[in-house]
Formats: sequence, structure tokens, C-alpha cells
Amino acid sequence: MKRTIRDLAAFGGAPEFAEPLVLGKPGVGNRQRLFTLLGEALDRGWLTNGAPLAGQFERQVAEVAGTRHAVLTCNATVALQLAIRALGLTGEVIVPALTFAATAHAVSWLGLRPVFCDVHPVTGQLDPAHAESLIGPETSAILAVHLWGNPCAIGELEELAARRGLALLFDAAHAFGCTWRGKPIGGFGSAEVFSFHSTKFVNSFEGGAIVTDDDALAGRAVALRNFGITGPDEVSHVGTNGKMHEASAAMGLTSLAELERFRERNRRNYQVYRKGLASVAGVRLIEFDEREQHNYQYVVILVDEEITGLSRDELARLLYAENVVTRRYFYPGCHTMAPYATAQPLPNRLPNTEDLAARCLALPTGAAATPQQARKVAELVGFLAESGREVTARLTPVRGDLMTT
Ligand code: T4K
Repeated sequence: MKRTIRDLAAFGGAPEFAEPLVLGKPGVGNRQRLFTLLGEALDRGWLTNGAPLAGQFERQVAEVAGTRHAVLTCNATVALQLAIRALGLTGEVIVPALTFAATAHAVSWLGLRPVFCDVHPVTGQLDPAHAESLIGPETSAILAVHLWGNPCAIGELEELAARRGLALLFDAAHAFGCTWRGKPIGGFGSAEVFSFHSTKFVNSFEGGAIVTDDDALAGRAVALRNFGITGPDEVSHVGTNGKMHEASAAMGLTSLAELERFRERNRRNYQVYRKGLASVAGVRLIEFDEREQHNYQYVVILVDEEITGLSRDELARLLYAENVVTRRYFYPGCHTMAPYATAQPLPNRLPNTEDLAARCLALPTGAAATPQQARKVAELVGFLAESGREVTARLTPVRGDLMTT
């Protein structure tokens, strides 16, 4: 425990942790089970193209999502692209700017225009009123994100999309295993998309899925995922190769078998952070509604520099010196990223997105952090926030670069 600022690693003290404490360490589960599944796949000699493990993982994903269909893909970015194609979207798609680049890129990659929407100033979720103001003659859909695993304003967006005749797609990359009003995330809008990237709650090395109750949509997505093939010697669409292979499916099945254990582990860390940061002035934790199910995969704080005297980036660098690896999820807002900032017409200024993007910081949790370590990180954040003015007065360039590990 650091007692004075001289104890900080940035000022010559020993780092709080001997080894880097990351966020996003994969939740693997039972390695023996993984190796057995991989061995079986090798013995079968059927490694992709509708092989059995992918089928099994697909059924289990649909079960968690409570949907009739899950269409597994090689990653969530491709899943978003397939969903956009399968829905036949055109022109403009309204997306939040406070998200990972993949949300906007999926739209843009297909030659459609992402129209960036602002978010709620407290929750960070897409603002339906602002979304409505952005609807124009070219708008075909809203692509909303369940940011940090919290459900976005699903009810209001469903009402808006129905009233204005738009498709509604959810980027649920962060929200596997979560609920809204007791119903699993997965069954809302026309379709939802999960990510099973190695840093996600359930991981398949790389992977994603489109989930939907729409039989025709699922059928189109299945065909598009496999070069547009719809039958023997029959290619009906311009498709791509978005399939998940058996090694990924084996990892996915192994990881999914531990879903409740991962949830509980993440929940404990979240609660430790919540308690540890409750009385820290100038640091607000993004909270989860305990009436719903969450995966608690992202523990995100918002730093108020006016109160702490320390910017989010200074805090991140000081933590990094202590071997606490953080991520600015999500900075910068997509609308200020080079490909979009210069696009015509120029994107709108989005004050809430810009404010949150400048203040958010995701802390270590998941497989990388025990509750004891989370408690230490919370204490460290508290100490840094409380001594922020003293620290910044002495701050010199600190070891390391925020984005290097
Ligand atoms: N939509 C949203 C809202 C998303 O957040 C994402 C992805 C997508 C769509 C697209 O999903 P995918 O196409 O990826 O399925 C990471 C992930 O690559 C990305 O999947 C994720 N969101 C995003 C939020 O985070 P980076 O560039 O921040 O990852 P990286 O390599 O810096 O790793 C983050 C932390 O995890 C570090 O502390 C290191 C640790 N790590 C990472 C990997 C890969 C490990 O400990 N082990 C690992 O294997 O993007």
C-alpha cells in the first residue's frame, strides 16, 4: 500500500505489482477438455465448413441468447458485416461514436455511411433522441451498442425504429450472458452480434456470432458466411468467408462451459472495485443494475480531473508504472478517428461522447485479477485520485507507454 507519493513507482518506489496486471486475459476453462476436443477434431479430420464442434457451439450460443438461431463467425466484425448485408441495409446507418472502431468500420467497409450519434452523459449508451434527429432520407438502420455490457436503451430504440421504419441491429460484443428486463441480450431488434475474441467474457481465440429469431435472416447470413453458397453448385449471393473453424469452436465450448464461474469471478472483482472506489472523490465507476444479469467483463471508471487534479491519461500512466495495465475503452470517439473526421459531410461534434471518451478507463479484471489484486488496484486509484494535485505538481515523464502491452 502506497502511503506517500514517494512510494509511487513513477517517483522511484517499487511497483505495486511485480508482474503486469492486464485486463482481457482470456478465460480459458478446463485445458484438458480443450485438448480433448482438439484431438477429436483432428481425429475426425473435419476442421471447418460446418464441422460438428462449431455446430455444437452454435446451439449453445443460441441457448444463452434465447434465440432460434446463432450463426457463428470468425470474429464479430465480420458478423456485423454479414448482418448488415443479410438485412440489406443501404445508405446511412446511425451508430454511437463511443464504441470500438469495429462498429463503425463494419458499416463503412461495406460502402455505407456511419452517422455518428451522441450518448447519454451518464450511462454512455446511445441517445435515442439524438438518433432520431439524425434520421434522414438515406437512413436504413440504427446499429446500437450495449456498451461495457450494460444494455442500451433497447425499448426506446425499438419504438423509434418501428415508428420510423428502420432496421435495428445491436452490437452486443460486450453483452454475452447479460439480460434486459430479465430477457437475454440476443433476442432484441432484427439481430444482435456477439464477440468471442480472446479478451471477451467467453472466448474462442477469435470469434463472433449473429443471433436472431428471424429464420430468413439467419438463412441469408449462413449463406453469406460461406461464399454465398446456397446449394450444391449454387451460389446465390456475393458472399465472403466468415466461418468459424474447429479449433475456435473447441475453445469456445471449453470457455462457455465455465460461463457461470467467469461471471461470479468478474462479479466479485466488480464488487471489490465498487466498494473500494465508493468514497473516492472524482472517480465514478460505471455501475450495473443488480436486477439484471451481467458478465461484469469491463470495470470502467470515469475520472473527473477538476476534482482529482489528475487527468485520466496521467492516472493511466501512473498505474502503468505500478504494473497495472489499463485501456481507454473507448478513446477517441469514432467520429474523431482519421477516416471519419475528414469524411464529407464532416461529422457532428458530440459533446457527451467527447467528455466520456476523455475520462474513461477500463481497469484489470477477469482471469488476470484476483479480488485481492482488484482491492489493491482500487486502493491505488483512490490514493492517486486523492493525492492528484501533489502528484501532478511533481509529475515528470513516466516510464513506459500506455499502449504498449
Ligand atoms: N464491437 C465492439 C463494441 C467491440 O468492443 C469489439 C471488439 C467488436 C465489435 C469487434 O469484435 P471482434 O471482431 O474483435 O470479435 C480488444 C479486442 O481485440 C477487441 O475484440 C475488443 N472489442 C476491444 C474492446 O479490445 P485491443 O486492441 O484493445 O486489445 P489488446 O490487444 O490491446 O488487448 C487488451 C488487453 O487484453 C491487454 O491488457 C492485453 C490483454 N490480452 C489480450 C489478448 C489479445 C491478453 O491478456 N491476452 C490476449 O490474448 O482490442
